[in-house]
Amino acid sequence: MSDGSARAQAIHAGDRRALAQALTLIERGGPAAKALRRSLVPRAQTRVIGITGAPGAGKSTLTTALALHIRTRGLTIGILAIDPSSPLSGGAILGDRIRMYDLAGDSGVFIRSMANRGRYGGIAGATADAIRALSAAGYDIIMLETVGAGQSDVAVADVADTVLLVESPGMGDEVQSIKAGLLEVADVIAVSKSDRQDANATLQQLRALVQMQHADSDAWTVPVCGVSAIANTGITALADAVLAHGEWLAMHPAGPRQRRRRIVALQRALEILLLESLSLSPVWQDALATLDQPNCDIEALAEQLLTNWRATPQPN
Ligand SMILES: Nc1nc2c(ncn2[C@@H]2O[C@H](COP(=O)(O)OP(=O)(O)O)[C@@H](O)[C@H]2O)c(=O)[nH]1
Ligand SMILES: [Mg+2]
Repeated sequence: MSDGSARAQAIHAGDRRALAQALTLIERGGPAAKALRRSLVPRAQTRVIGITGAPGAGKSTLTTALALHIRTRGLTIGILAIDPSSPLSGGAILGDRIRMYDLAGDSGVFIRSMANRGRYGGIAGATADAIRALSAAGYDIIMLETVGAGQSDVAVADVADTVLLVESPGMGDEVQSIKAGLLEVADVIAVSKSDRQDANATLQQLRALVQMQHADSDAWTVPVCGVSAIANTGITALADAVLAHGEWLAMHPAGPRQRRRRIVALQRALEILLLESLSLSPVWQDALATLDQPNCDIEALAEQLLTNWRATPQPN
């Protein structure tokens, strides 16, 4: 099964082993990953939920609780944890190990941890391709948990249909996500650890913030839900909110946010393709050769590279 289309066929047929191997291939990148991407047919009905928020906010624990709940509604789930430290962090992928085992034994759930080291940085290529593979494999819902620090968390909006922001209570006067620019990309907000006393203040604060931000009456109103994964409260309402956003999207496919996401996704796809073909071109090797020269002007080199590339006959 060295050929991309044979592998894709197995994935489409629901072969978990083929899917796992494909994800490893995707993570490695290169021509084989590219061939596979072309053969995979994602399903239109797949919903991608991006789960973001600061480290320790409770994302992993909530992802597990939410997944367990969504399974009771008969939907299948693929979980991708974007973990920059290790491509396979084994049992430590999700916060609550015991409950994770409940998920791990379920044939309607596929869990995978992926290193966030796209060849050209960011959440880009590998994650988008992994989502494509899980969708092709037939998972109804894909949950994408980011690590909670930096660019990949805002970039999650490029690949997710619904962005779920997890904010934990009592992190001081300021809501952590404002600084990180995460509030703007959130479609649903969960205040985690609502078993704690200080959760209510955070809930009120976020509701007030959201009201100020979204004055537009026919836009989606961002729900702010109090949840406790440990006490198992608020999970049903959160699942309702997340799934309702998916339905809302289906009815408003041409909204300004969706359009922005599609533009960004197109830019990202182009970036990957352009850099990929550029790096395979001889002009790239020429540029690399001059890169180490003293006083090398990178900007000028990039422009020269592009000029040379345009002058090169393109293979199909
Ligand atoms: N009290 C309380 N603690 C929680 C809850 N959910 C998660 N935690 C704790 O918060 C910490 C971080 O959780 P984790 O899910 O790993 O956060 P992540 O870094 O955002 O993925 C862990 O020690 C969890 O046990 C909750 O509902 N209530
Ligand atoms: Mg986590």
